[in-house]
Amino acid sequence: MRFPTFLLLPVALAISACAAVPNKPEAAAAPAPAAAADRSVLPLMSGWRFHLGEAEGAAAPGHDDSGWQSVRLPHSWNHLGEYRLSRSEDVANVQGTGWYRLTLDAAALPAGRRHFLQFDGAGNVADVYVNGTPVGRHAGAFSRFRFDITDALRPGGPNVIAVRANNEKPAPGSATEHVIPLLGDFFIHGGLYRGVSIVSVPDVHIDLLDHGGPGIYARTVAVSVDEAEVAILSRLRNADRRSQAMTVNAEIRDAEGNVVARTATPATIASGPSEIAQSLRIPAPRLWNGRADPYLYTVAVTLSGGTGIDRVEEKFGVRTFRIDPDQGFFLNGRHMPLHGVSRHQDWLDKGWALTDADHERDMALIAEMGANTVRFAHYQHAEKWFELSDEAGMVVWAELPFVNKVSFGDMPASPELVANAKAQLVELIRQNYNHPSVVTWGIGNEVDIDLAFKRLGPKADARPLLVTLHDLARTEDPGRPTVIADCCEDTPGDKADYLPILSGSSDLMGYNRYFGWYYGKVGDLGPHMDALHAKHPSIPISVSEYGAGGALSQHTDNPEGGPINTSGRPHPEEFQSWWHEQSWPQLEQRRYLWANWIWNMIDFSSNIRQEGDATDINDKGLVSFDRAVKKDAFFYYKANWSDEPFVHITSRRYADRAYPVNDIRVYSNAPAVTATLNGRDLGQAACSGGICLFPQIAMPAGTATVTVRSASDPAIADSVEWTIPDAANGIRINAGDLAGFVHADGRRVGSDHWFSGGTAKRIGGKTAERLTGEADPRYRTGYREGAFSYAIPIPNGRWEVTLITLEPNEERKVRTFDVSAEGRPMMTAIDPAKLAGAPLKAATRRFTVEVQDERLDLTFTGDAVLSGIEVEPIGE
Ligand code: GCB
Repeated sequence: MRFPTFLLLPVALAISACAAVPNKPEAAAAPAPAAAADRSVLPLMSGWRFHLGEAEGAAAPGHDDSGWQSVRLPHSWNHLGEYRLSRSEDVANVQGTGWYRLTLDAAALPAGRRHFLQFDGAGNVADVYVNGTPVGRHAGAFSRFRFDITDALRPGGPNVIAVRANNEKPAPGSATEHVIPLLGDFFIHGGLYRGVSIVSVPDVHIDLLDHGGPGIYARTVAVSVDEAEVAILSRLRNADRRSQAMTVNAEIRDAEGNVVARTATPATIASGPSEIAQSLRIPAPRLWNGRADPYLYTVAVTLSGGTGIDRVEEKFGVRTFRIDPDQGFFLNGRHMPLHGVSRHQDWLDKGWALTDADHERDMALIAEMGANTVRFAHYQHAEKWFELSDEAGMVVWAELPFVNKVSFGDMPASPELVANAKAQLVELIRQNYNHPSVVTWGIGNEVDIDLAFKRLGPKADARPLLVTLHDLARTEDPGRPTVIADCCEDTPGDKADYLPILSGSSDLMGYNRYFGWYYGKVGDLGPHMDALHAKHPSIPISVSEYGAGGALSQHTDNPEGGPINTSGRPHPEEFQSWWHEQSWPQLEQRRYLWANWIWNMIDFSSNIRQEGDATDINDKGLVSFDRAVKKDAFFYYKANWSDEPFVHITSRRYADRAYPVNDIRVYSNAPAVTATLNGRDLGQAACSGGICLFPQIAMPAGTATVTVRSASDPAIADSVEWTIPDAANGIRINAGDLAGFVHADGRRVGSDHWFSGGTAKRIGGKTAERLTGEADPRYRTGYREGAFSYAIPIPNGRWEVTLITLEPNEERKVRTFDVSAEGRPMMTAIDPAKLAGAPLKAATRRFTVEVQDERLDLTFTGDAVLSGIEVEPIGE
């Protein structure tokens, strides 16, 4: 499949129950639909009883739940993810069944109406009973669903709603076997984690059984400066056996509440479901224009007649967009490069049970950073989150939770799974159709990764299902293109011969790429995207994920000093920032990328992870899991994306410094900044790409107070305090390692620094456990290899230098190298295995040296291997 430039084009509107009367704005002939509607919503947020686990007979009205826990919604029995190196007792990661019961007085409901029980989301499969009668099952943890419970309610007395929720881990034979997602780097939380309510409407009403959708669907058909043509499709339902003569009044109001367009259509509504199409014209429309002007209208459809009045109101925006394979994204005809983040919906200690205020906090963070787009990873987010995106002007990638695999093992997707994926897609689209922020429907994320890693057979190919979902999405919503997030096409590793190419199974593509993290070199990202663009010239492509881990309590003196252990520890905060500093400029300059999304805005829970300083957390967020701390990388993007003036000193949490000489690295959107150290003027540094640098500042021992100010507005300032070691006590370097440590006697060892050349490597796995030798064990795993040199800033005088070396190859490799200091040969023909008596064993060599220019130069020639350097005052 090949798609030309994607253009949002008017498409003829669907079925119409009866002809619409075109509106004449000036005539205002239709009756004003101001009368109170007979629709009411009863929120059911409190009074629930909860039991974790199976509970026999719990659906029966008389079941004794007095021993159950009292809970309020939103509620989930899960929360996981901790900033600890091991899992604590507090973790709530049970996957299985939870029961909820609520006793409701039917008197709280209006008489003579139809009553629909509405769930805004339930994790993951929900069986719902009213007074013991099963009223329905819903499979899928993210979408809204409703059941008509009118006939199951007992008008006079107490009514018992019982819900059995199940979030078993998907596996053959489990309740979730055919429910997407089957896998993912995130945890499916259990329970009624969004709202529950009862919606009561007259017999003839705007349909509440339309896949959880609002029942009214508005679409901009054509826009000019003078006028916007808006098509409104209303789905109606008559629960009575007789037809009813009704009037369908549609109107659009501006943000001040003035009616700007109105039409009224008389219609005879037959029993059962029906549809009506209407068309409205907004004169001189004000466009929804992203973050610059996220202007919203309200569309209101009122159905009135013999059975009463029903009304639905939806926010709506008038906008057009197009996406070009070479030029990227255009909103309302204007080029708008999209830069933003992905967001998961969980929160430390709360799991998925978020309040509106929690959602608002997340949107405020994203807006503060200056993003203009959000990818809703990897599933349908809360209605509130869509609303916030509309209001903030974020351009949205909304997503179906089809993640990582289509089936268990080598099989094609089961018919049940296909049906579930289709059902969840229809829910996603109908429920969110009216949000102007949404520009694309994501139909899959890395659905090829299981296949790629496990080399499964051709049947596990996800493409047939992707094509089905693409077609369905285009039928449901011809106005929005589909997109897939791919994991693997042409990434390093020999997968090409068996990996299906997903590009072309959707209108647009997103590529999740982790160069310099999971594979390859960070600098390969841009060229790799160029190659994909050249290979798929007619597909608009984006980077749907790029990111690196960052732990707030782990630090490095030099992010290039050692290999990163991506799925382990440490994940120095400085590495994350450095990685983003390398990645963003490559993406920014490639106009053909229609969007770039950082993975991820916020740390999130994933029970497959033990990394950085956390357990059950993916630490690629720019903000901590509790939203309390913005990592340095957040400010790197704020400096590049936001106009709100600020300065931010990086590495502020690396307060207890290993070295007496440090960079002062600042992120700011000011053209230049000034700095002082303990009140001493350090001058001015220009900022480029958001980075302002005062390199290699020698700091006096003790407390260093660093203050940085915007050169253009000194009131915009930031300040940090670090503790600096005494330069007279020497310097110790953990060669080849991103982390430093502290000796038992309190001497600090910094991470690898002041080197040039060579390659940093690490001994891992079982081999690491067998390392021995005279040096501190923490020197042994990382090493620098090859020919390299060090230029170590140190006071003048005589120093004793200790070199720590270890042969990392088990099978002893014959190698020798020479070392010179200050240009003079110090050691020749060192063979580390011979020196230690065996490979994998550390040995040390010492010499003294006189430093005269405040810099110790060490040169390693030949096939050197070095684990550490200690430069100590003579006599210690
Ligand atoms: C991906 C996945 C996402 C993971 C992320 C990671 O490509 O789409 O779900 O969380 O990588 O951090 O590895």
